[in-house]
Amino acid sequence: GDLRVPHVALLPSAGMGHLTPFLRLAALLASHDVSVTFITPNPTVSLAESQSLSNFLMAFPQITRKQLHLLPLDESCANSEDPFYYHFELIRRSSHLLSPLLSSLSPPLSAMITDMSFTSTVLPITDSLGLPNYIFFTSSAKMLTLYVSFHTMLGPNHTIKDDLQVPGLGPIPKSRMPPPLLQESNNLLKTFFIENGKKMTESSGILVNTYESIESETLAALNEGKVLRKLPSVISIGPLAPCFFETSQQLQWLNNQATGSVLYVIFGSRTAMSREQIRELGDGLVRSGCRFLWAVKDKKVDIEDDEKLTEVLGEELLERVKKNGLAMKNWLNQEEILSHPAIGGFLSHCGWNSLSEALWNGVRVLAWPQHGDQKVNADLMERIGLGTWDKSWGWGDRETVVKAEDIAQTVSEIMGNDLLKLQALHIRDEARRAVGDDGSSTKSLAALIDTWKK
Ligand code: BUP
Repeated sequence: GDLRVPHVALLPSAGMGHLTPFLRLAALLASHDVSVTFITPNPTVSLAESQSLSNFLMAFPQITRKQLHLLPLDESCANSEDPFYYHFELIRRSSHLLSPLLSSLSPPLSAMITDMSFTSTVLPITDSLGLPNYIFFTSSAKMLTLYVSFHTMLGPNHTIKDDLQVPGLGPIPKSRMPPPLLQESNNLLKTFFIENGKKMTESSGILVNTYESIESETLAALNEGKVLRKLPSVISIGPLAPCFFETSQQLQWLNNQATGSVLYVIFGSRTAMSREQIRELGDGLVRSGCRFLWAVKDKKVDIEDDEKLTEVLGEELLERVKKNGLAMKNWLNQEEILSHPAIGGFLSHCGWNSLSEALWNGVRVLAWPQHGDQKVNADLMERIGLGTWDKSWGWGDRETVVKAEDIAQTVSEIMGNDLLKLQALHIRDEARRAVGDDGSSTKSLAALIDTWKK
């Protein structure tokens, strides 16, 4: 008989790290003739999100946008924590508006795909509408093992005593877990982990932006019930290919650099280092003798990041920086930069999207995790042979300052490591195979879409 065109609604969470993979997934589904409704919580936290969204929607007119208007901010619970986590909470509190929105869509939905941070909020809603609900986990499968296990590891006073051990997999030591999870008191991140982690078992499936050849053991452990006995299938659909929809900003400086000579330095969209660490890093980059392109970030949220480079770096350092590299404060399309032939290395916080863009482009990584899932990701990155991680650098938080000499030495080592360069290219080929014709991720996604057609 006639197969119907599936109609799927996507609900991303706050921050570029969540929005970007959702946009890529939306584009991918659209290319498989799935009709897509993209629900956008409004307002967004950052300017980057709202700009990225509007560029995307212009480039993909076939994708329908529905706005979820967030309830006004309640001053009494104004946040002292991360503004992005707080926004998760805001979206959660506005979620009762979802039910009428979803049921008004035409044609009726075949399925919904929700960001992991809304698992516990959205599942009851989609359940009451009789709608299959898939959770999109926007980090690594390794991190997923912690996400679904965390609530089972809690001891008295909600503390964690042990490392996470899964038979057949390397442990996740406590020291690599997101620091707020180890606090005795509850905080937004910890509450999200517990509540959403518990509910993951009730979803129709879990999509992960990863692929077989880098996380086969972890994916097998998840799907064989070794992590948690009752888990729906975990479906690897990555690495999600970047979709260019932004007007490209050609950097003349980069075009003038020798092939593979430039280290790209950037720590994600929501990490601000201390002023002292920023200057130490700048000094280290200059002393390494390598060329570098450095995105300097002084505040967590881009709208507040208005201090001039001269003030952040100081005039003297800025002059030295200009001789060897390019420092800037504006938002550039990271994926586009990583694909530039002049880029030969990436000093990264190891946000999962950054890593997936690095392996997609075959760029060596020097890890410097800053918070959240980044140590777990950095470990995985090092194991697959994409780069190196100096664990003594810690979390890049405000307590320890990594000195310029250390940075200079480590940077020049990685830029001179030809073995890593070759390995990175091999990883790139495998990554592209996974999503090519007959690739493991392509097949999994096609099978999933087929179930929506019935
Ligand atoms: Br900053 C920056 N340009 O200047 P991650 C980021 N990005 O294109 P995060 C730019 O934002 P979470 C810039 O390519 C990536 O797709 C980048 O995501 C893009 O880290 C995304 O790497 C950033 O996952 O989010 O922002 O720390 O904590 O959720 O992982």
